[in-house]
Amino acid sequence: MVKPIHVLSGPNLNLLGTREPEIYGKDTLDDVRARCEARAVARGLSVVFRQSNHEGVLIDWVQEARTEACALVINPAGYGHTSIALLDALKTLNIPVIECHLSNPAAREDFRRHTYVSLAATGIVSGFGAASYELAIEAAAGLVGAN
Ligand code: CA2
Repeated sequence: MVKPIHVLSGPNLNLLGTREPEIYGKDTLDDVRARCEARAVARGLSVVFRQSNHEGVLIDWVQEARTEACALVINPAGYGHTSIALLDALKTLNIPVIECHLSNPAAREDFRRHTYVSLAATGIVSGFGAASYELAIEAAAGLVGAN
């Protein structure tokens, strides 16, 4: 039995769909979850989909992924730009790590151009709205050799 892909979303993404649709799209996080689940099932995989506003909780979930996941998709949101602790946790993983962003941070304010998470990422998908998550699932499925 293949382990699930763990999909983590960081702070404020629980409010997705309620503001700035021109940047982040109209989908809610529940819509994103449904799209990820459908993509994973189509590749014979499953997802564990979680969101937290708390850095330590995200770090606990990254650590859990060390033994419980076949790959990790993470939209670290604002913590990507600030959290060395999250980077340190990600660096302990021996599975593919796909960094995912709804927007394209490189095309926005200067402070979004750098993410610590990128230093531990196998690859990055950004700028495609909710589809970024789906593309990240596809990338993870390819990396773990799913059908
Ligand atoms: O584009 C992304 O996915 C980001 O990770 C979103 C973060 C931002 O700090 C990153 O630079 C890029 C912000 C998440 C804000 O969450 C939202 C809350 C309500 C409506 C839309 C987004």
